[in-house]
Amino acid sequence: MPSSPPPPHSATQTRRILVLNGPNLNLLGTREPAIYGSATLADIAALLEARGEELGLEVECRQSNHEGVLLDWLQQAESEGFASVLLNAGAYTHTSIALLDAIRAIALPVIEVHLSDPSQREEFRHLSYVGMAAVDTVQGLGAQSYVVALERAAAL
Ligand code: CA2
Repeated sequence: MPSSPPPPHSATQTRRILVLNGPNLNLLGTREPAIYGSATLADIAALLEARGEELGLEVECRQSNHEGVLLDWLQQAESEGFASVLLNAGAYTHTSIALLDAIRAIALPVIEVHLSDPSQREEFRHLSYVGMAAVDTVQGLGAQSYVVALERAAAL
């Protein structure tokens, strides 16, 4: 009798985690190290890949300066086989009802990530549309915020 394929997320399948970075995060490591640290986005991707390997997760990192691209990636994440999403939406965190709607619309859990702690910064950063829909938020730990968020995604 032919055997059926394993169900998604079985022990035999590596869970895939999508890491999305929003506007200006491609500049990390070049400016404002006092706020965002000196790690580049490539450094963070390397950290996540290494920790992901330890946790048995496959990590894919993407960055876009365009809100619509972030929305498309969120909408496609489930059909692309990802189990959850880590999202640092940059300044769109504080402005984008479209991202809030997308996170609510998709079935996958989204964890909000920030390098800095927006609640300790200017008033306009205190509102987070992403945080209204995310299952969890990790912020204020610099590059380590992403690693902690990945560990939480592993536990989901
Ligand atoms: O702390 C975070 O991760 C933020 O999401 C970063 C956003 C900011 O708008 C959020 O309030 C908090 C800004 C990302 C800009 O990144 C830069 C990196 C280097 C130089 C300049 C900007």
